[in-house]
Amino acid sequence: MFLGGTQALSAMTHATTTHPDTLNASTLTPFVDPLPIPPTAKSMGLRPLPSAPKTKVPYYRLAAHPIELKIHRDLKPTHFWSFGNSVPGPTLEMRSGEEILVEWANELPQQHFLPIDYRLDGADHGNPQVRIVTHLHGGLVPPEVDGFPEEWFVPGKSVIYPYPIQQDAAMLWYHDHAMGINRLNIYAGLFGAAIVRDKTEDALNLPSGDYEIPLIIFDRLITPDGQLYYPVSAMPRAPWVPELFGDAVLINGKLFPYLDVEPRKYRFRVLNGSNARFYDLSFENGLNFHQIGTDQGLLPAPIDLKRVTLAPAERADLIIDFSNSRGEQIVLKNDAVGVMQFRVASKPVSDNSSLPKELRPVPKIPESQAVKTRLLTLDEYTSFTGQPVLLLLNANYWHDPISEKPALNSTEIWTLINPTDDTHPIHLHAVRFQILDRQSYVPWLYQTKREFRFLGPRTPPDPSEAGWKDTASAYSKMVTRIIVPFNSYRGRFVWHCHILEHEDNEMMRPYEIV
Ligand SMILES: [Cu+2]
Repeated sequence: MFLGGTQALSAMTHATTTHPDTLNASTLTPFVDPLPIPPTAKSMGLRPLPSAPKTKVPYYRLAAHPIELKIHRDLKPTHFWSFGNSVPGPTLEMRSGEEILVEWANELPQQHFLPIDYRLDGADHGNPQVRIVTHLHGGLVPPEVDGFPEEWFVPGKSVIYPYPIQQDAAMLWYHDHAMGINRLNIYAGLFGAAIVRDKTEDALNLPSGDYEIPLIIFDRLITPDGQLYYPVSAMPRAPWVPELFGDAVLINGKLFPYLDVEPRKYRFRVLNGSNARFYDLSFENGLNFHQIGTDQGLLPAPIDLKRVTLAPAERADLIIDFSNSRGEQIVLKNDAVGVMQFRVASKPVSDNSSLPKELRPVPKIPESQAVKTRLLTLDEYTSFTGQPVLLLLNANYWHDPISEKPALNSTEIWTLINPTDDTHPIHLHAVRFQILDRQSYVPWLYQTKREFRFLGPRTPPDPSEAGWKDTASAYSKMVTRIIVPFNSYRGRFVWHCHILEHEDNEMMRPYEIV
C-alpha cells in the first residue's frame, strides 16, 4: 500500500471547515474550458554575464504585475498577480550546461490584496506590504541567486539572476519566497514552470512538442464573484491559518478544463503548486500512468501506476498512452472528484515517440557514504483549543543561529522525526537527495527521553519516489530518512516545509554548506 493517500488525509485534519463567503466549485459546469498551456518565456536577446562580460547568454525579463484571468466560462475574470499574462506564468526552457540570465522585476502595486499576518517573521509592521524574491525550486544554483527569503525587493525594483544550470533534465519551478508572505504571494499567482533538458533525455525520443504538456495543479477558494479568497482565523490580530485548502482545483489556471488529445502517447509534466493540498490522481476508467520521472529528473525505468500522489511542490513526469482509448472522454480525478477531462480523437494517428524500458541510471547512494547523521524533529505547537499556532524545525526559530552546516562535497543522512498529525513535505534548497526509508515510531518516548521505539520495519520509498528528489513527504508519526550529497555550492540556503502556511510560520531554517 502506498501511504500517500491516507497520510494526505491526515494533513487535512486542521482544514478550516466552512467558508460562507465562497463559491461551491462543484456547482460550476465542468469541462467547458480548454486547458490553457502557459507560453514559453521568450528571451530578449543576449547579454553579457556579470561574472564573465565576454560571455553573452540569453536574457529574460519576468515582471510580477496584476492581471485578470478567466478561470471558468461562467465566472467573471479573477484578479491575480503573475510573471506574465497567465497563471502559471511563462515556462522557462533551459538546457543543462547553458547559462541564462533572468531579470525578476517587481511591478506590483504598493498594497497587498490578501490578508497579511503582521506577527509573522518578516511580515512585521514597518516592512513594506508588497515584497517579492524568486526561488528556482529544484535549481542547483549558487546562494546569491537562490532567492533567500530575506533578500526581497519592493515595487519598482528588480534583480538579475544568472542561472548556471548544470543539472540533469528535470521539471523545476520558480515561485516567490518572500519571508512571512510567501503563502500569499504564491496564492496570488507568482509561480511558473522551468524545464531543464539534456542530451540523455533528447536521446530517449519521448513525446515532445505538442505532445509534451505541463499540468500545474493548484487549489483556491473563490468568492461568488470569481475572486480569490484567502481565509483568516477568528483572531483579527492573528489572521494566519494553519493550512489553505480550496475546493476549486485549477489546472494551468482553469477550473475543470478539458484537453483534446490524439490517440497516442503524451508526456505530462505534473506539478503540485498548491499551498497545502496533497493530490491523489487517477483516471475514472482505470487507465494507467507510466511514471518516468520525479522532482529531479528521470527514474531508472518507467513504472506503471493507477494512482499518482503528489505533495505540495512535488513533480511527476508521466507518459499517458491514449492509443487504446479512441473516441473516449476520460476524466482525471483527484480522490473522488473529477478535475479534468481528456477527449480522445477517434481517428488513428501514427506515433513515432517511445516509452523506453530504460531511462537514466539512478545509482543508490550507499549509507556508508554519509559522514554525518542529523536527527531533526518537525514540531507543531497548539493553542489551548488545539489549534496549531507555530511550527518549528528541530525546535529552532528562523532567527536562531545556523545549526546545520554540512561540508561541501560531503554526504549526510537527515533523519526527519515527525511527531505531528500532519505529513510535512520537506524541501532542501541547493541539493538533490534520495529517500532511504520510513519507519513508524513512538513519538512521546522520543519527545520525553530521546529514545527510539520503532513500531515496524523500515519501509523503502515507494517506486514512484525512488529517484532523485528535492521534496520528500515526512509522514505523520514516522521517521523519514533522506541521504543528501551536498555537492553544489558553498553558502547559505534554506530548508523548509512546503506547506506554505507552515513555512511562513517558522517551519523554515537557514542552513549553510561550508
Ligand atoms: Cu509542514
